[in-house]
Amino acid sequence: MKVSAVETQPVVVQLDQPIGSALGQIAKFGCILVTVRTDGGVTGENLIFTLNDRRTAVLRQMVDELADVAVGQDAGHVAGFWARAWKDINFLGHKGVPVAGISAIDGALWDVLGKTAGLPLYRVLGGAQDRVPAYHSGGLWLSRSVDELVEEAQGFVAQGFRAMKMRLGLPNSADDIARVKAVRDAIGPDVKLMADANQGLTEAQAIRLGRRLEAFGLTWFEEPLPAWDLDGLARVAAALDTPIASGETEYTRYGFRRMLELRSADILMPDLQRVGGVSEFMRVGHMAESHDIAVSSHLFPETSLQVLGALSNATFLEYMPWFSRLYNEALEFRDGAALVPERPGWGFTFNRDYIAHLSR
Ligand code: SMN
Ligand code: MG
Repeated sequence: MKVSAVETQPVVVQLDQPIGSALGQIAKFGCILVTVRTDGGVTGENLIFTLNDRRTAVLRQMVDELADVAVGQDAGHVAGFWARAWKDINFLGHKGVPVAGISAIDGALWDVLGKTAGLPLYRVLGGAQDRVPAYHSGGLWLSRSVDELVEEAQGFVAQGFRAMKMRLGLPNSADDIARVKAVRDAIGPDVKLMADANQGLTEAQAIRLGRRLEAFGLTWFEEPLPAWDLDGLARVAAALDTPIASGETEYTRYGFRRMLELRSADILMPDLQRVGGVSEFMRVGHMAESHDIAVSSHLFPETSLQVLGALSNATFLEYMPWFSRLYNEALEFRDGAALVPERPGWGFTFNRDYIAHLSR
């Protein structure tokens, strides 16, 4: 079965209410929906996006420009596609938009493979577990007041979540600490709490803040430093008892290999769009396993779930509801864990009727 076409469709997904993080305000997303068609009639789908619909056209163009690496080739040779595309992007660079382009097509090819086999991807990829602990990441933003944080955190517990992530990065670290304390007091000691600084701190600030947060039993302290400072991150990780999670802004096996060599983080959290798709997420996952390091996922819960289901060193799935309405199927949770669908491929298909009503 050969790839016959790679199609892209831009859509804008609006948030009901803008959210604040150390990355800035987020009001909407510019998504590129990718469809890989084959001469056997099986299609694969995938999604990549930009924050605030900025430079979305560049992302789309990248996928369109990589189509010729896939079209006419065996749809089941995903590793072959990846290797050819890697060579092809050499001149543009092995990070950023070119890698997002590879990720987009790679994921759609894996979806084709799963649907062709009649198996969910986690089984095609080897199968480790059919449920993955999930944490709610769709709240506890910097833009919320302390009262709103408490209400939101209690709401997540009431919905059945056993873990959640809040954001750090206010100008005064005493405010960050007070907010962590308020959330911890609201959810009690048994619900897991993560905190994400979104690269907003210096090494000294991260160590100082991290020490003051040790008392709150965080499951992890995420991205304290700018993504490029892997040496500094290793020093932060060594200085703190709280595990450091990082990697959402890292690219490919080469970036993660460096993180593992340096012991930059205790938990790696590849992002399907930046890491290089399913193929590269699996390589990073196995590489992490060989260092006894756990992997989590970043955004894309519907698709990341199948990958985490295939890795025995998978820890938490990040549940972010942003794109859930784009799919026909809904994520299912039981006892705080996301259930890996047994439907073929991703097990999630685009809701074309809903998508037709979104702006572009
Ligand atoms: C995050 C990523 C992208 C946009 C907003 C927030 C955050 C996360 O780093 O880990 O969810
Ligand atoms: Mg993060």
